[in-house]
Amino acid sequence: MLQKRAREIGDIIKNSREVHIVTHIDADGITAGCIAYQTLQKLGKECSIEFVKQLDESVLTRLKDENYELVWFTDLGSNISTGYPEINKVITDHHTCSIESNQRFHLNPHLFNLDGGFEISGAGVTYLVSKTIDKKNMDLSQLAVVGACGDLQDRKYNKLSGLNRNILDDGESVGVVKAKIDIRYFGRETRPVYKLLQYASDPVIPGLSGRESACISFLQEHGIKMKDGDNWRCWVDLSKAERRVVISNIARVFLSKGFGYKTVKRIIGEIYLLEQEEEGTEVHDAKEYATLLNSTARYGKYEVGLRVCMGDRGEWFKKARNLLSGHRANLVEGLQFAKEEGIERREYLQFFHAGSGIRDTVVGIVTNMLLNSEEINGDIPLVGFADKGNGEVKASARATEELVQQGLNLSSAMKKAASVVDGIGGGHSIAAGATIPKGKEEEFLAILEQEIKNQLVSI
Ligand SMILES: [Mn+2]
Repeated sequence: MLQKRAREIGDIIKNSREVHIVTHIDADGITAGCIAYQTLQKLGKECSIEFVKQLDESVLTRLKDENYELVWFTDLGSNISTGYPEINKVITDHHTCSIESNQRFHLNPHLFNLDGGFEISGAGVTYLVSKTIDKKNMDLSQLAVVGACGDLQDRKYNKLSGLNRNILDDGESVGVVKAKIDIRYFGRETRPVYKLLQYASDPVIPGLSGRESACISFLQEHGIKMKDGDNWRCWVDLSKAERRVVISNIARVFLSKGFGYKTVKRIIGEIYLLEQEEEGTEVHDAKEYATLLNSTARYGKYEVGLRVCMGDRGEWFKKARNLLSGHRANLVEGLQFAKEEGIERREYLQFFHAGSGIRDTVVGIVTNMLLNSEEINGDIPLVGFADKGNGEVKASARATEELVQQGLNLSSAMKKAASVVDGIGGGHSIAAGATIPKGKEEEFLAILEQEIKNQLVSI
């Protein structure tokens, strides 16, 4: 069924002469847009691409006026599938949508009883269409793997699952991706080992995460050399035996603090290597690649991320790396800022308001980092607010897997609360966002809290 829809959409695309791509500004959006772009280029179509934060009235009105022969929405668009008949469109998206939005030009896993939260990403559904157009596009599966990792789709089972698995198989069969079991913490290839521990956030290591000196003494205590000559050793520089020592001792830390087997299991999982990339660079590991992309588009440098996805490893890649180091500094600052502002705890949610202290494009990441940090209890969802600067406020909500298993659905709760205050919202069960008018935060929080309470108590 889903395959048939992918083919139908492929046919619409093949029958068009000129296609304009509209995609989302995150790693999944960039990879999705790039898969669409490369597919069209290979077909010899006239094509253009743009990146948007969300599909609001102004974007849609402009698209209507620009009168494209066909607009291909990737990693967004599901919420307009039944509207805007003036825009001739195809949509490959994975954000939650209702069965009423089922249209012949609309591909979304939720229409086929699959969960777009972890079974396939925006880049993944776009890839499925690309593959029906030409089997040679199977090399683009590597970008779909990066997109899925960017949307944290490997989190639920510590590896990619669902349709993502088939996409991974495609990548392995043409030799562009390889799955490996290793430590799941970020920065295996590009961060000194003590930094990898210091920034470990999923799960947070009690007594080590966030504490540089503790991480250094932990490694020294277990006989791990941190430097090789003048160079810091990264995780991939460690021998098998050294890795085993570190992992088993991290596990010991968790167990000694009363954490169970389930938490310990999260340390290890599948990681995805892009076989054609150089080891030790940000584009060799899918998770690091996704972070690199996130740090380009979030600062408005869409072209940089796109060029890197298109294969540039020269000037554009260098620009992307510079943006990444700026992004890291911003996150550290943002995290500090949010902590100083203080988190207000209510019965069913907790929140902070950063005002203009944190960019609206990174407040979601900061919220997620904060929820996973030692300072706060993740037993209820966390909402972060940041001003967008045009009389609007961005709200980002994050929760834990445990809460989702108890029935929490942030996507529907945020959607409902936003709509009551004339805003828009949606996303995934575990992570959702909304844009609301400034000044409506109190009202929004009250409705959101009620929604969350209903979800968690009703079962
Ligand atoms: Mn996505």
